[in-house]
Amino acid sequence: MDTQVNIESISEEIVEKNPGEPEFHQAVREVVNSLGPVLDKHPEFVKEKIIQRLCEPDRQILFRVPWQDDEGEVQVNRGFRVEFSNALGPYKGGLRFHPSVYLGTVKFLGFEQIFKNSLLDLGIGGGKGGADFDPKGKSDHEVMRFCQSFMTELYRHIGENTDVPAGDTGVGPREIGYMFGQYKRITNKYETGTFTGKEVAWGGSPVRFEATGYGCAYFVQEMLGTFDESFEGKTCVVSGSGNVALYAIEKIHEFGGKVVACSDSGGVIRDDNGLDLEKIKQIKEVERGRISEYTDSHEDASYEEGGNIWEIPCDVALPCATQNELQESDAGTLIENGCIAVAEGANMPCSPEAIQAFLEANVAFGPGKAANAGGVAISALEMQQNAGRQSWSFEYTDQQLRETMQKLHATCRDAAEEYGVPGNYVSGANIAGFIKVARALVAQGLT
Ligand code: NDP
Ligand code: 2IT
Repeated sequence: MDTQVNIESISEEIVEKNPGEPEFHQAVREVVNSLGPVLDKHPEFVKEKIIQRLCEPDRQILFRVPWQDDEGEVQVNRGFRVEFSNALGPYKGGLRFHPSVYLGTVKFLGFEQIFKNSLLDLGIGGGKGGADFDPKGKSDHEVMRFCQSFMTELYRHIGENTDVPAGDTGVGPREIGYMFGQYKRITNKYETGTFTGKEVAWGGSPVRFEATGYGCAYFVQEMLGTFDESFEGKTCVVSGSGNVALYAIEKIHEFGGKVVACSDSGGVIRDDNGLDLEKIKQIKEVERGRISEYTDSHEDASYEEGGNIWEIPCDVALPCATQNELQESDAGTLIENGCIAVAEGANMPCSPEAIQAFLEANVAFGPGKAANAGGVAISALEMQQNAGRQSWSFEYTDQQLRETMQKLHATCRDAAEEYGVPGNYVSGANIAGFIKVARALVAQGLT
């Protein structure tokens, strides 16, 4: 069989079957394009149509979310939960609240999540959800009413052994709290294991809040270590200024690196003295403000509205905001400026052409499936703690995270080597993630 032709026709079939969902097509192509050597070795995966089966979610749930704003006006949003695969455990993945969310967003995220979760070896399947709701500028009460309405439908589809949501863009501990409260009220069950990303005081895990950003820094530290480098003394830029970005910055500073720029959807701040993270946390986490306010208290820093963060020279770049935020031309600029490592804190922030450019230039490149897996890893450990009614210490949990990211790095590196693409973490992550799910699907019969 000609694997190349076969892979191309599988991708085309999936694109045709899912019109108008370019992000989903992109995510599928990235995985499928890595799988040639796997299909050559495992003809049973071709026979059992594992790729085609994995590209068709187990189920897709779409629902109306009506709620009332503070003026008493009725608002209607659309809610989503795509339960992709439970071959390795209950569906697991975050919820995204952002006005741009549509089915294609949730499907690309859910598809990625299958392989990310598989790589972790922690017994979790893949799913994702969200809504086209914009939490920006809404009062706490508006967010609460939205979350309650959202959960009034979603509660029937989730559960600690069925489907376990968590946060993502626009969903943090505040939203998880409101959703958990409504779930508890409707089901009359204090079932903490149904959600992760809860506050530590009522069933959350220490380090979950920091985990994605810390984990990404741990992953990069491992990649740098393969060529005797580290964050020490490195200049870094981190896009975004949300949950992932802020804790990536925190860990990079702890490792002796200097982050000189971050951003939000409005623009970029640059502070060559190194960003004052406490100030940024105050603006973003406490006041829910805009990054532009940073220059009010930091006169040496600059703010560029609509600026391009990738034009700022750096050794390490971490895209931690959103999908397709780093294009081929940006990759070219980073390479020209001498960047040695890039890792995806966000999901699919680099375009396929940008990734190709990094790989060709021998820039160490950590794909999101591996580099941002720290968040869901600690989610799985939160589920473990909930199941055992345990509550671990911050230090112990952080150590688990660090070891998990080291192991994940080794898994991707080893798979890349075994399948003839040494140093290519993209292929390594896709191959290692895919093989485990594929084996489970074969073993569990045609479902
Ligand atoms: P947050 O909502 O906390 O922050 C998102 C940040 O990205 C904000 O600074 C936001 O700016 C910026 N941003 C969002 N959309 C855009 C856009 N279209 N253009 C420019 N900037 C944008 O989200 P998270 O930090 O949790 O998530 C960021 C990324 O990391 C996402 O891709 C998410 O899927 C991924 N991720 C998150 C995990 C988690 O545990 N939270 C785990 C793994 C991956 P603004 O405020 O202006 O909108
Ligand atoms: O993209 C992701 O991995 C997340 N948003 C975290 C999912 C989770 O279940 O913790």
